[in-house]
Amino acid sequence: MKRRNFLKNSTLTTAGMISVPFLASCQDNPQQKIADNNSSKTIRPIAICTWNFMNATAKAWEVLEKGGSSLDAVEQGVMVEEADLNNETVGNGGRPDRDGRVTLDACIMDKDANCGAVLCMENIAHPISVARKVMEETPHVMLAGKGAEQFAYEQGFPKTNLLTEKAKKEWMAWKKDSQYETIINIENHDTIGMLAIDKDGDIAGACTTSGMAYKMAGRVGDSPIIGAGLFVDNEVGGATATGVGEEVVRTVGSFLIVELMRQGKSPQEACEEGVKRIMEKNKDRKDFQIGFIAINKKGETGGYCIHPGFSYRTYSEDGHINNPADSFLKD
Ligand code: SD4
Repeated sequence: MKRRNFLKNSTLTTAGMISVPFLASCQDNPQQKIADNNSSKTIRPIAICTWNFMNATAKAWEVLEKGGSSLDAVEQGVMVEEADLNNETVGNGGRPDRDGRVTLDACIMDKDANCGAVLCMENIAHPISVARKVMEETPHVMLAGKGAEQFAYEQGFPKTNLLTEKAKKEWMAWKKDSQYETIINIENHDTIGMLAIDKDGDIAGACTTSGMAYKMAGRVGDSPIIGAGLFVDNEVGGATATGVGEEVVRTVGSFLIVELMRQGKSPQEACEEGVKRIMEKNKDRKDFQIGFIAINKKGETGGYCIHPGFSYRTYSEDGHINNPADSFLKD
């Protein structure tokens, strides 16, 4: 199945073309081997993201293939979606809140558990890069609202109007009824969470979104909350989430999944358990979608969701693959 998808989707013609640089570099440098339960396994660089973001994973892979860090890979990977005006749930072109303001949330986490986040920030097209600056240039983890925006200007980020004509028209049409309902896999679709392993075997992650369409002013979801929308422990693995953030926050979903992997679960089993925990708290509610993805230190991946329709993309020496995720509910 994976092989077939690879042949269909890969931008390169053979797996060999992708794997050669890594095999060569691994042979050159014995430090590029990691111990795995006393057996020595070659490090498996990989980028993985929520949904079918082909260009974003391709960008991350380009960074990894050149020997770049997982931190650079996830930042540059998700920036592709932040810049894409057709993606109405991330960055520039994102849907506004109910007052017509586009407010962005993002966070990033590195191999040493350093992290940075921006919450409810306006007028800056690349919140993930501001989150990285928060991590690298300040003693803090999170900056919110005007403070985050001001910090971004001080760091040299340009002011950008993020509300496109299309998003504005849709918002004005929505205002006629003002119904706060998200359509599964459509209006809560497209947040990008990305995880990567680099040639040193180090894991980093990033998550960025404009949040739920037509949310209340000031609303922040799971995506910029370390532990909820994203968590990385370089000893174990990483996880990230998409969907209705309130429910992810209630279970501290990404942290939970990494801890489940620490206890021995595979990424797939851990994602399934994460969704089950959420559904246990929502026995009578089926009108929302959540998708989790996870990766462990060996480069194994998993993904699981509530409703069918969620998929995640992987790019490794096995190819560039869209993986439809299994779901807790079957419709
Ligand atoms: C949020 N989790 O703000 C985000 C929304 C999302 O795909 O994931 N959309 O709750």
